[in-house]
Amino acid sequence: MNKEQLDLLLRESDRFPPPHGMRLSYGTAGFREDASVLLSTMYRVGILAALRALKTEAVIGLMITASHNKVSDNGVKIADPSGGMLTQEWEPFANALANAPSSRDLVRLINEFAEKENILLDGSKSAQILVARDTRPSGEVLLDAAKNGIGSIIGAVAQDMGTLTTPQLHWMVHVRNKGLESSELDYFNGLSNSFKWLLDSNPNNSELNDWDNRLVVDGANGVGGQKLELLKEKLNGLAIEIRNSGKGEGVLNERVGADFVQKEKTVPCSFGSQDVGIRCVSFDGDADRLVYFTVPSGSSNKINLVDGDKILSLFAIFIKEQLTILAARSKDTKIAFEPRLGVVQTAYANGASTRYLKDLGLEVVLTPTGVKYLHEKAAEYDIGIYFEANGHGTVLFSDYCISLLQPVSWELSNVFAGSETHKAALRLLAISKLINQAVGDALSGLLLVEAILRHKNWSIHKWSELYQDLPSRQLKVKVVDRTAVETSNAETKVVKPPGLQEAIDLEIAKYPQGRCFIRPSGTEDVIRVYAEASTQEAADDLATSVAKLVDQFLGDGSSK
Ligand code: G16
Repeated sequence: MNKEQLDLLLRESDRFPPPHGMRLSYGTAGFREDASVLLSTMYRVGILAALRALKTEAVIGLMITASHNKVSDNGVKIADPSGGMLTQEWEPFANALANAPSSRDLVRLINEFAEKENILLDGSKSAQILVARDTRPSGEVLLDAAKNGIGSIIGAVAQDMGTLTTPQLHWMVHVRNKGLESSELDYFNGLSNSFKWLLDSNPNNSELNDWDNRLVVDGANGVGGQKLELLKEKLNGLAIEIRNSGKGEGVLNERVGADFVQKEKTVPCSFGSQDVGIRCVSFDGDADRLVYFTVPSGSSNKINLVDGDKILSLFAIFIKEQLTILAARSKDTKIAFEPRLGVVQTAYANGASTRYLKDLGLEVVLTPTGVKYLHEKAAEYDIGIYFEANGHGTVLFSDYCISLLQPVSWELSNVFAGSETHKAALRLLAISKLINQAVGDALSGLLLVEAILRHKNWSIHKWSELYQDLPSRQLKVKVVDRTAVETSNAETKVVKPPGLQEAIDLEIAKYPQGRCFIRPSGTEDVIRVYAEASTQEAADDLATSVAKLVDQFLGDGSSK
């Protein structure tokens, strides 16, 4: 590191002292804490992003969001050159940077790491970082701190993309590094054109005049509703009404949004009896998740949830159907088109969904919670579909698969243009353009669900009845130190503290079809408990008794 760089870092980092007595960790999806303690973290993650851009010689993203967390929290995550999450190899360095006690320690760490990674800190190279934030009030000042961090590395430049959904920023990084157009307008045009293409490739289109195109969307009082307002102008074939759009009085994620709807299975604010029978959708605070639901008739405030597992199942059925059409024809063509299709879930996936997917003949694998794990696994397939039950997921297509789907491949193999085979290839190609290839995206996920339901002429009720969810319950337990819990086997077994898994097993054995696991949250200071059983009462009891066990082993006595 040259003297100019050293002086700049020391001078700037003195302005952002770290909070006392806190240990920050790059968790499931970046750093997340109460916004009031995050200035120094933002500054240091700005430095991290600049180093990553210098190392990879590519555009990097920095997103300020705490996604589904309460409005007083905020957070930051990095998008790697592919548009996916920061490589896990850099997470220990991210943790060390965030926790360096003084400016001198910080500069020493940067110097050592730069030397180890062969990153030249002499201003001879330039680096570009796209930065954006969600609509949290704390976002503006935190973004300034992050820009300061980027500006503390000579040659690094921040490009402020303004207020975006998290998936929009990831998408922009992804396409920018492919040398393609990456403005917000390009994003909206890409979504609306491929949606139209998919609808037009529906052989039954003309018979669907009665199809119910009404849709009511809960924007979680966040950025997703605002962006959908813009996208909506470009869409034909859907009558979208947006509530909790962030323009009114409502508070971000407070009794609204995908996390609330999925965990509480309760009607979000501003929804109610007027919505009985209509397809409803909830986004989370930064629009990287979506879940569907319906409001049943009657006076209860409960909903019928159509969660990430059912979205995954719908996508899997449709994609498998297209592949079956292609496989039937590929025998007579020069192309052996047999892409490997895989499905990735976590332990939170309802047991009934996993059974259903396996019965369809699909290969299903489990990973730990967090899209960074699911995405990596799904990328091993030619077509990899991944979803968390909470509504976070997407469909990945390998470059090989996309090259086979290009019209030129079909023309070369004598497939008749306009035939069902040809259309099946075009449908898959349209899906690969519609669905975000960088990360789970509520806007593109919504359009793909809508296009498939319309193709199949299915109501949300028909979709919901694909299989019957096993009753489940999720609880969280406040503990003194969540890192005291360690798990293995995709978070299905506790390995630390000793004796806890055995005690959980004894509880599970009391309930028919009982399944239960615990894991430390990566976004809040709690241990999460998930339980499933043959009745709701049994699932509730199992979750409650395991929460008590967690409390006994390591709690502070306040489970919720
Ligand atoms: C983030 C990750 C998700 C993950 C969730 C779990 O969600 O992106 O993949 O499912 O955290 O949170 P926890 O570890 O607290 O259970 P988001 O939508 O907040 O970014």
